[in-house]
This record gives sequence, structure tokens and C-alpha cells, in this order.
Amino acid sequence: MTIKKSDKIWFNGKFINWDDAKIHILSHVISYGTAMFEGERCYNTKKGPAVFRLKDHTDRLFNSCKIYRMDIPFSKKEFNDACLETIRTNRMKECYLRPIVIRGYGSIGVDPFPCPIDVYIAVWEWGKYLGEDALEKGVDVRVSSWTRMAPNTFPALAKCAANYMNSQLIKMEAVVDGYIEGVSLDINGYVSEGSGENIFIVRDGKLLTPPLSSCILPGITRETIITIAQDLGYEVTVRNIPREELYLADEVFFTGTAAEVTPIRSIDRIIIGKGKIGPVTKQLQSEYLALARGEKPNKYSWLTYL
Ligand code: PPE
Repeated sequence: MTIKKSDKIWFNGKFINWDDAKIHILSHVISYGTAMFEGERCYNTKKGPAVFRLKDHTDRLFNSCKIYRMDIPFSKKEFNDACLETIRTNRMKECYLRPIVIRGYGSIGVDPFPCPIDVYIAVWEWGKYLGEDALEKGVDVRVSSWTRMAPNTFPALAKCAANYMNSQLIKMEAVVDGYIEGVSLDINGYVSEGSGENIFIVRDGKLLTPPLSSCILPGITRETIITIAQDLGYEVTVRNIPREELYLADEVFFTGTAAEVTPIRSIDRIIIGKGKIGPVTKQLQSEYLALARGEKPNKYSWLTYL
């Protein structure tokens, strides 16, 4: 997907031009992967643009940085305000937000401590993540031959750029083999997540999703769907999922900020359910989008208006 430029990028408290957001090749992040980031969406609601779960994304960013001993030189409030200001400055109505905290240029060698911490917030227009008609028709995926990182190797609870090398292996293998996405298994062979999405199964009218111990990113959309589903009266169980339970599911879907709620219609060429979006996925997808787009009362206070 070619990136659609916007005008300004927030950098350490000031705005710089999109084209000036450059870093030195010997910045720590380039050699060693030292970047924590977020991905958020701003939806154009009837009451104006609003960021979906802004505070929760900021909390996760600060958590990622805590794990990697990076002190963000801004408070959460300053950071949230900066996100909103970046959208306003770029006059965006609907966009994707990408805050990034990196270890910048200064010293070389693995030890990151001497390097400065640089903070960026970029916004741009980003459409459907897994294809134009993915939300209606569903996607074909494969189980990856690559395993998700093991516990106590790369911390999965940190949204760290380095984790995305594993994601890239999963994604490339899927694309080269003619699939839209890959689903990884954890080190014990249980279902983990997609390269950039969490996963849910619907079986006999009940929902299942893997636990954090399956080395998944603690997805904010995942948490949103668990809340919405429980409110609608569904039983949601968080437990280890054996691979073959994917094939036997009535419905399977991905969740993520970029992917929103995307149905999966086949896995390893085995048709899931009727091979199209199922009724539970459809209901949860509609409910999710209605809340994110402000078409339903903001009862969970998930929207932050500009
Ligand atoms: N797992 C992974 C590995 C992941 O990258 C994401 C988000 C999720 C789960 C879902 O998390 P959440 O967005 O909080 O529900 N992936 C982001 C970036 C994808 C990209 O290609 O860049 C996203 O969806 O914004």
C-alpha cells in the first residue's frame, strides 16, 4: 500500500514537514530495532472527528516503553493532546495515527542508554488493511510455518518494531503462497495471532480467543470485541486453541485497528463455515464500526473528539 502523504509530523513537541521527518542512518533504531509504536484510527463521526480508544493506545505505548526502559519525556496528557493536535494541524477528518518512540542518534553499540529518545506522531489516510472487500467477503489465510516468538525472548506485550520481523516472515510466506494473511502458532503449537491482527473463533454460538500467554499483542480491538460480545450476551472464553479447532469453527475473524473486524473464509484452503461472513462476525463487526464511527451512544467513553 503506497503511503498517502499528509502535511506535518509532530516531532518532540514541534511540527516539522512530512518530508523533513528523517533520521541518521546510524540512529540506534536502525541497527537494533529500538522503536515502540502505536496504530490508532480517527473516525469522522456525526459530531466531528474522534480518535477511537486514544487513551488505551497511549497507555500501551507507555507500557511498551516501560518494558524497554525508555522514558517518554512527555506526560500521557501531553501525548494525547499532541495526537489530537497532529490531526487538527493536518486538517484530517478520518485518518490512521502512528506514534513512534525511538532510540535516536548519538552512540553506537547495543547499549541503548546513551542514545536520545525521540518521539514522532504521523497521521495519514489509510483505507482497508486486508483488501477493499475484505470486511464483506472475508479473506483466505494459511497457518504459518513460522512460530510466534517464544515467551521471554521478544516481549509480545510491547508493540516493538523488532517483533515485526517475525510478523514479516509470516506475512511474506502467506503472500508468496497466494494468501492474504498468515496465522501464527505459539511455541507450544497453539493458535497465536495474525501478522498484524488478533484472532477469534466462533463455535456453537460462543467466542474463543487465545490468551496473552500465547505471545499475542494485547490488542485494543480484541479487548473491545470481548466487551461488546459479552454485552450482547455471548460467552467469551480466553484459552489455548489447538490448530485444528480453527478448521472446525463456524466462523473465524481477525481484529485490529487497521483490519477492524475482518472475517476469515478459509484457512489452509479448508472452508470455514459457509465460506463467507457469518452472522456473529457480522453482528460484532457492525456493532464495532457503529461505536467507532459514533453512530451509537459513546457509552464506554471510547471516543475522544478533536
Ligand atoms: N497483533 C499484532 C501483531 C498487531 O500488529 C496488531 C495491530 C494487533 C494484534 C491488533 O491490535 P489493536 O490494533 O490494538 O487491536 N496492528 C497494527 C499495525 C499493522 C501494520 O501493518 O502496521 C494496526 O492494526 O494498527
